[in-house]
Amino acid sequence: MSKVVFITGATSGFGRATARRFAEAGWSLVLSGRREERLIELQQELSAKVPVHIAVLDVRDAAAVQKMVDDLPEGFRNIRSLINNAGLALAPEPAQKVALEDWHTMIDTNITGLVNVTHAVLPKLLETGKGASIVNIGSVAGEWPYPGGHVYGASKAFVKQFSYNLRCDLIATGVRVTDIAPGMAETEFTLVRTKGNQAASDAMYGTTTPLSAEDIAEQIFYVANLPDHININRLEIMPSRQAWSSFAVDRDK
Ligand code: NDP
Ligand code: 8X3
Repeated sequence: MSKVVFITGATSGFGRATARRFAEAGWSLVLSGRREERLIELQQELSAKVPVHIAVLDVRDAAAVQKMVDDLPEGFRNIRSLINNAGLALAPEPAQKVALEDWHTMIDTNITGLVNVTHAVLPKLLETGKGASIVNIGSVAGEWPYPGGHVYGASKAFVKQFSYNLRCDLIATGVRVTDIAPGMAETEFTLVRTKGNQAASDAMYGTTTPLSAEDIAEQIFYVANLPDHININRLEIMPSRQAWSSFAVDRDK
């Protein structure tokens, strides 16, 4: 029986590239996201290679998440890897200019959504036991502060600490947990963050060499396919052309 990977946010960016990477290796795919037409396209693309189950899912809806997991068809229930990838940043402006709704959306998606999916899928991973894995997509923003990071960075700090704490509880179960923390990667991320500003997205990536979705998919695949006795706790990845900067100092004008 082929291994099953469950990917959230498979309609774009890292999630879609990860679906393709696992399909190449013969894994069965459970793909979810809110945009049904994209899920159908991906299913059409990949189902010639491997079994693909798609489900329209908003990770913020705990009941819908549980129902989707309960309703998984035969052949997709023995989940070996959960890739908690669905997430977003909103409002690159300073905290004092951001609508409360945007903060709530990030918390509801990046924290509550990730917790909803983990709670629903965990029993299946425990049944798989040895070799199972949870790969949570955090961010460099969860470790390093920057202007405009406010709730986004804080939500990814949650992802890191939740991943570490899960490790503590799951130590004897065979289920491994990793926080993958990418830096700048060209996906629809900036388009979403700027609410559809294509010029801002092009400016963000066009004059440097960002990571690609495929770069991160390769790391996700690597982590989930290590020998059973190895757990990478956290993997932080930046493009070579990205690094930290100096402290900000407010000076007299
Ligand atoms: P994309 O915007 O390209 O993809 C985000 C994915 O998340 C989409 O498939 C989207 O699907 C899904 N998603 C968003 N909200 C929800 C929701 N409520 N329910 C279900 N799915 C949802 O961005 P990336 O691929 O870059 O982002 C993937 C992850 O990587 C995110 O967690 C992001 O924070 C993180 N990340 C991104 C970095 C980057 O520079 N690109 C760097 C570090 C981390 P749909 O809209 O169809 O629901
Ligand atoms: C996204 C990476 O550098 O925009 O998580 O915060 S960054």
